[in-house]
Amino acid sequence: MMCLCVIPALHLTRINCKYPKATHFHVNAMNFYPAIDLKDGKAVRLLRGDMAKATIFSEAPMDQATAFAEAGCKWLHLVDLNGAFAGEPVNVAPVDSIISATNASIQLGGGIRDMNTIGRWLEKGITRVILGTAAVEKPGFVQEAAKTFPGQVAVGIDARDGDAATRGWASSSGIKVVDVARRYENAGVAAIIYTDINRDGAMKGPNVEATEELANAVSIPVIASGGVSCLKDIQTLCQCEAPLEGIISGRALYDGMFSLQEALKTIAKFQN
Ligand code: AMZ
Repeated sequence: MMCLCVIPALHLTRINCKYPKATHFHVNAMNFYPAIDLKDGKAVRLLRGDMAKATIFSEAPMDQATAFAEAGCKWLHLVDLNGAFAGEPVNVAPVDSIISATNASIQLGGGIRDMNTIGRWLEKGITRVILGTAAVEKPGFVQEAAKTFPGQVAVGIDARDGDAATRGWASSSGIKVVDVARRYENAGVAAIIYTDINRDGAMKGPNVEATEELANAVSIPVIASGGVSCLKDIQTLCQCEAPLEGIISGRALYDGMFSLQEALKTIAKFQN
């Protein structure tokens, strides 16, 4: 089917689109989110979410955050991994120190499951909270949270074989990613962060097709996460037929596959 498709600003042409909902021109304003995942107070990267397969990249996450901010990123993506398993915040001190050390906007997920916890993080200076498990298990609460804190609640959908995973990715909900996402259409959530678990930390490229499918199924901005391993992957996501809001990258940055400046420059080529 031929449609006016979502395309990067530098490529305003009609192209074939397999997703009929993408019927508007989209001027890409894409953000880049360097990831800092916190385990036992340290910055780590996991392989496919497995806590037993953690590589420690920094004993001082605050220094890592400062380095990213100094390199020019506007956003940081933080995950309290212990919190995601525990169902409540665990790495509070390192997050607090990152908040006070940097002016970058911060999105934070992991163990945020009630309104008080959301309120506390936002009061401390977190820009946007990410609700993953709650988005699957407590949709009413997430909708209420998005209303209470407009623009400050993101939904994290972590997909394993097309289904949303929860509780540190240890459980599978059996609910399709798109079905979780559609619950939040018009709920006022700031973004959906889509992570493909099988790609996460694997350095084999993102799941572009699934990301596009999701971004075309809902009008909520989608942030792509999991598997970004080189600048070409960033370029591919910038050029994808979907209104992506951002890209999260962790291991590739830590492994030196590209620098943060190179990532930002690559994205900038596709902006107005
Ligand atoms: O790597 C993992 N095992 C993992 C991870 N990165 N488990 C959860 N998370 C992240 C999600 C989301 O950002 O990608 O934690 C957040 C969701 O936490 P919760 O507690 O709301 O499900």
